[in-house]
Amino acid sequence: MAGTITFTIIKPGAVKNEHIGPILDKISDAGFHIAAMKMVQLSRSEARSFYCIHKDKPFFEDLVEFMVSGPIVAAILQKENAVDDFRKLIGNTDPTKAEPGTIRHMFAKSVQANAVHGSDSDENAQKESEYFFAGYEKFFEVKKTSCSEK
Ligand code: RTP
Ligand code: MG
Repeated sequence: MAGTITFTIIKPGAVKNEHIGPILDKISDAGFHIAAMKMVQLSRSEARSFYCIHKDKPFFEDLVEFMVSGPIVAAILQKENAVDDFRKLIGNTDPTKAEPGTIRHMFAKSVQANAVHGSDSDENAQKESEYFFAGYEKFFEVKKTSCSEK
């Protein structure tokens, strides 16, 4: 496989506000290959388990309600250094602190409705990707070798 992977979600607010296209443009322009993608509606139990690490935080219940408030777009993105480069592309969790040009600076409405999720480690990128996508739904770019077909 060429490069590494990260996992992203375009969150309900950004989907509702018709930001899917502009966000995917930013992702493509930054050199990520979209290896898998689908639009789905999370159940409460799926949203709770996805953000389980935050289960004791005061914002957890509000976050779950937000994540089930409409459809999301889930995707696996492939690139060298995918996890770190994607975190740079999306910017700070709080859009008021995100650099101009980052996805959250451009499309987030608040800390909670912050447009996109990005995996925080290679291990979580793998886990999150496997949770959302079966093998037949993934289309990784494969590194070319001198023996590859033209
Ligand atoms: P994500 O997991 O969605 O990529 O976001 P992140 O790493 O930048 O931030 P994280 O600390 O993992 O928080 C997960 C999501 O919880 C919501 N949040 N709300 N109200 C609050 O103070 C607060 N803090 C975090 C955000 O939607 C954040 O993306
Ligand atoms: Mg996080």
